[in-house]
Amino acid sequence: MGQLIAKLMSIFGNQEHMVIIVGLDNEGKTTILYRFLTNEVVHMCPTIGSNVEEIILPKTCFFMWDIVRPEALSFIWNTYYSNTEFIILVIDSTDRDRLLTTREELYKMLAHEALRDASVLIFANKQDVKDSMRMVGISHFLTLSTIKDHSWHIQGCCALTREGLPAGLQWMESQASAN
Ligand SMILES: Nc1nc2c(ncn2[C@@H]2O[C@H](COP(=O)(O)OP(=O)(O)O)[C@@H](O)[C@H]2O)c(=O)[nH]1
Ligand SMILES: [Mg+2]
Repeated sequence: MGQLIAKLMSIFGNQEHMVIIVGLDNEGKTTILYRFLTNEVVHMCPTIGSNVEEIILPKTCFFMWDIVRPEALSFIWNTYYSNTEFIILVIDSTDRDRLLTTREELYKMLAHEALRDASVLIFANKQDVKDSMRMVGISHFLTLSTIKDHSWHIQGCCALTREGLPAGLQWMESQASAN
């Protein structure tokens, strides 16, 4: 698997930006990935596996990996991580109970040596649901303002309607072109 990633990276070349989509189950990761592809500003490329997609934008290109069961793939974490430029962390904004676990996972990832230079986009998903947590509350709970050694951005979204997804992608594009 690690060799496959390395090969894909070499085929796609340096313009390709490796992205991992992470989060707990049922947060909307896969929905977001496929909503990127059906957004009119992006063009579809052949799918490589069920949860890996190439998102091609006019000036940049993201190779996005929706990690289904990270724990099952722990043996290749280092390969994933060392090629990763962006982490998309997807949060189910309706699920207050699991935000603590998400916070722990976030800081564990940020402490990983191979992710030292990765930028983090946090999608506060399911904003369409009444009584979902808002971005200010989520930012506060995740203590995002204390993150000084990674670029980060939080974006509210609804994967079902795609609201907020283009804005998140735009932030990634701006980061990619700045690097
Ligand atoms: N209401 C609402 N439901 C969503 C949204 N995004 C995803 N879902 C639903 O949440 C469930 C889990 O989504 P999925 O993408 O499979 O989550 P994953 O396990 O993180 O990949 C599915 O039933 C989706 O239809 C959203 O923005 N709003
Ligand atoms: Mg999924």
